[in-house]
Amino acid sequence: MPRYLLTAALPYANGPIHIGHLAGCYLPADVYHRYLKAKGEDALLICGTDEHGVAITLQARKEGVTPQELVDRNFKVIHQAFEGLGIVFTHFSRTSREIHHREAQAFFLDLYNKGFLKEKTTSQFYDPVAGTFLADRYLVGTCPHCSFDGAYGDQCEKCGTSLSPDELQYPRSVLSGSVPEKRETNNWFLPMDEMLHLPEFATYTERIARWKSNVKGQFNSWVQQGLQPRSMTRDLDWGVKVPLEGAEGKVLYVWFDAPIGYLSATKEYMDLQGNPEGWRDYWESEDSRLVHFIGKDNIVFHTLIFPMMLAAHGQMVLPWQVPANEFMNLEGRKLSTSRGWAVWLHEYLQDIPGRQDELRYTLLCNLPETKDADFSWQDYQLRVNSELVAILGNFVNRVMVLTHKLSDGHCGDLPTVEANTSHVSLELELAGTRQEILLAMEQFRLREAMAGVIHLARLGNRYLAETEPWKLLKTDSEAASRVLRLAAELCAELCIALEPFLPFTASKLSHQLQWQASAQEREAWWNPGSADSKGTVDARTRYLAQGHRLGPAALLFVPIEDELIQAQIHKLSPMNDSKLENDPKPENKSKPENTPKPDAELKPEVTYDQFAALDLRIATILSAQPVPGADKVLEIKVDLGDEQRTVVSGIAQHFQPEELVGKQVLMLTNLAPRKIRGIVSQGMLLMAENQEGQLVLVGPNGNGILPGDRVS
Ligand code: B3M
Ligand code: ZN
Repeated sequence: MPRYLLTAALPYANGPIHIGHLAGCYLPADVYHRYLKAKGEDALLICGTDEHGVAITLQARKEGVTPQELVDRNFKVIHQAFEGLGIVFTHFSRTSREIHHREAQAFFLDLYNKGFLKEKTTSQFYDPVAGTFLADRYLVGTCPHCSFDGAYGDQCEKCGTSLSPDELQYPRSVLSGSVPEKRETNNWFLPMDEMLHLPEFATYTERIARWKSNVKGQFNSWVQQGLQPRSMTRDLDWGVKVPLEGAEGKVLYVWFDAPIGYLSATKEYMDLQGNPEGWRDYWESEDSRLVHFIGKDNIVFHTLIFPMMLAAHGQMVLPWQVPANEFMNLEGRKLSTSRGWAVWLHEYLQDIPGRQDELRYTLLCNLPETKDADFSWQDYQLRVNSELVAILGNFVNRVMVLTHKLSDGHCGDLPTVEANTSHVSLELELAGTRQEILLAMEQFRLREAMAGVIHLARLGNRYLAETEPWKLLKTDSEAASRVLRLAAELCAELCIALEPFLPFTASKLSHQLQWQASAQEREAWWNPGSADSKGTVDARTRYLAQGHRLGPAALLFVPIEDELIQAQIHKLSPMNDSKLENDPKPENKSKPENTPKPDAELKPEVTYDQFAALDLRIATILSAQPVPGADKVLEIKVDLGDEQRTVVSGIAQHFQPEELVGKQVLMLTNLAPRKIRGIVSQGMLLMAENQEGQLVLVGPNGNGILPGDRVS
């Protein structure tokens, strides 16, 4: 019998979880894990926070806290939010724990001793102002693939391409904004080009043929591009120390240590279980199936780099499946945490308490399994009201209420085969739908499986509409009782089918029915092998005992009101709020493309003298940094040729500070100085606003124009 080792990407502890993370991997991982458990499989779901890397140190710097303070806080927020949504891990750990440092170092040493990590001196970008090497996200520049000016030294977040620092055009330091120089340093490289030919790895690559096309595609394109040795260490002080002499001041590359987190968390869990060798059953046994749930930006690390590390280590299983998802957009736009364009899980749980399954359902219906998908609040409302309330909730409620009316909640006899044809066709259709659900689950098509479960309830409604038990109540109570008994059996079946997807609803339903599925009943339902034997009326409809009494009826779902949706839409970042924080909130932004621009009308005319009184010049942005405690403004230093000035600008939600550095921009220099957030702002940067309400810099950027040049 196979054993499953499921992992969900370790979320960076640099901020809370949003719906993009959930749809990308956490919800699918939880659903799949619950499904395997229901099937009676041996399965672990391992996760934890990723607490190293520049993503952490940069955020800590931005918030003015230590990296440790940052990760301590976010570990709690993330862990609690997952629990709040019913995302249950077998074990949830952290990469800052001692066991992880020990394991990651041992893994590194093992590869080093086997000759897989080669020391090389290379010249790396160095910030002479900050006095430090610029690893990964400390370096920004223009992406050579999509021209996005804000790509990091290791990855462009716009197009998802993984980069090396030398590929970046116009590199600059995030720390000081300065143009970096090159300095020599030693690092340890994984010879990915050679490792491709390791025998273990070659067998593994054959598996990829049956993986999802997005995953296969990325894997193949990497291999075809030709692999290069990749540095597995960094000149940084936050992280797992490189366990070698002469490596002081160096740590493991975060993408080397983080996936080892799956292993160290498994070991930690087994230690806690009092079974310290138990991890071997999942990591070293041939029967083990390692499944990585991830988002598309993590594909290369989970299909190439980590498997190579595992192959080099030896005796370790390599991924059996990597069902990576694409991205989830929000209201038609890409999620952007820096611009506040996100729905945060912990806020959702607070704002809309008791509605966990409503969010799980909407996300599951829209999972970006094959292409990017969209979450919108209107869709959420529609799905809750017209599917959860009108189909699922309504079916269950009718069965409950009618059974109470007929027999004070007592279940009657099952219909016999001859009783009528409706129930026979219901049985057949239920069995067919169940088969579709099982097949979809096996193939990681969770979205389809979710739809299948709702279809079960839809079939139930159709059965009630055909048999009309509310009429039979008055004319033929025996017949009514048989219909309702069969419908109650379907409610019990729904309990089983819903559990992996909507566990809160399944448990509410179970409570209403005053019935709980046994492990055997669940296993029988979820096992494809047993499907045929359960396809007949007698074998299927046996969940509730004769005369079983249902509990009191209660609504499973209540409709979502417009006000709630409006409030959530309103809460999304004020994209138009380009000025300062006391500006009014923007209007409903649910359909940005249809919203007329607020200031389409021209302003009243001015005289030439009024215009001439404005001193407009080109300024070059020297540095930009967040202002502590104010999430909308940036403190920006500009060069005006003869002088440098400070401007406080309400554009923090439109630009990353680092993407501004070096840019030329139009500036009104003779605006009366004004104190904003305790800083004197000496002028105003002028920008254009596009159709989406985003600000765009207006400046010559070259063309022989120098800082201080006049615009008239
Ligand atoms: N923390 C990246 C991310 O959150 C990274 C995943 C690690 S999985 C080993 O996208
Ligand atoms: Zn790019």
